[in-house]
Amino acid sequence: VPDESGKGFTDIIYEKAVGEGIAKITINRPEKRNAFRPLTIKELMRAFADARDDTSIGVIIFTGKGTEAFCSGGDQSVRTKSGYADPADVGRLNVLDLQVQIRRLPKPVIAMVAGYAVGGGHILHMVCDLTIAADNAVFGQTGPKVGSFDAGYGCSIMSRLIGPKRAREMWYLARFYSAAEADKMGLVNKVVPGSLIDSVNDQSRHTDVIMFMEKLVQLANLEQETVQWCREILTNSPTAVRMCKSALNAVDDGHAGLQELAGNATLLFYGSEEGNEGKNAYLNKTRPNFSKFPWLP
Ligand code: 2NE
Repeated sequence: VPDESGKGFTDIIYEKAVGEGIAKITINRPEKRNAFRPLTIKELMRAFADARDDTSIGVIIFTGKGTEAFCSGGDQSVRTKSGYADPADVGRLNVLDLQVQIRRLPKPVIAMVAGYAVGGGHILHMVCDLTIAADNAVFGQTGPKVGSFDAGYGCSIMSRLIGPKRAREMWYLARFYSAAEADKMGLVNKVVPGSLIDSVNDQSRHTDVIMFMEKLVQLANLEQETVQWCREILTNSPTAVRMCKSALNAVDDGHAGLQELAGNATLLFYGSEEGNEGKNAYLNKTRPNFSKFPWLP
């Protein structure tokens, strides 16, 4: 169901499956292949923040409206000298903030990709924890063709995912890769069969209406598989999943990754008797008695 906090969004759709533990955030600019402008990113960041804060939510699905694209990156029609700009706004690259937000969000984020995940949209799927793709999905970096690049996560995470040689290929050549190729390269976790790609290629067999219906059914298959993955994750320990996510990031994120992992240690300490001894003594204006706690070997 649409969430109350979704009111006022224009570029995205924000929904929660009440009682399921799943939030779904959809870029809603299909006429632009779900390219993002600064407003899109601001709305995405609000929705991700809400999903993070909502303790009933355990997994977030991130997707694009329709079957043509997950996201085609920055909206080139609003690109300026200083980044991307909404009317009367300064240029910015606020998608970099969204990448960090997804990395630091202590709940799994699943990219559900139908159609193109290219340019900055490809990086968005890479920073997600998992990617589930329809068989019509297409992956690639277009920056070198349109005068752009992402030398941050766009390179470092890709290199870890598919290896330095393949990452160089992807960035230097700016080719597109099919879902099957992406699967082989380790860019995605699962390709959901359902032949979105066949129905697109074999248009002569179908009327427009039948094709439309088929696409809807196939999109439902993709979503069913993604929700199944969410449900499996939701049967597990929230703290264990949180710790694993920050630990997996820490190896790549340097000081920022350590800071996140360390924050989780503080969080666990706050739940301990020892941690509460200090807080309670402070509130009661007494001396804390830490002598009852061992100095562990
Ligand atoms: C995505 C792709 C391959 C789809 O091709 P196709 O043939 O399916 O669709 P078409 O006709 O190209 O696109 C449909 C409409 O969407 C617009 C198009 O201009 C077209 O509009 P109309 O002609 O119908 O009015 N559209 C699609 N993508 C757009 C975009 N990114 N910005 C503005 N309008 C867009 C094909 O459309 C494509 O190659 N798109 C461009 C992909 C791209 O180069 N993205 C930017 C990469 S740079 C980046 O994202 C970035 C970064 O590198 C670093 C920091 C921040 C951002």
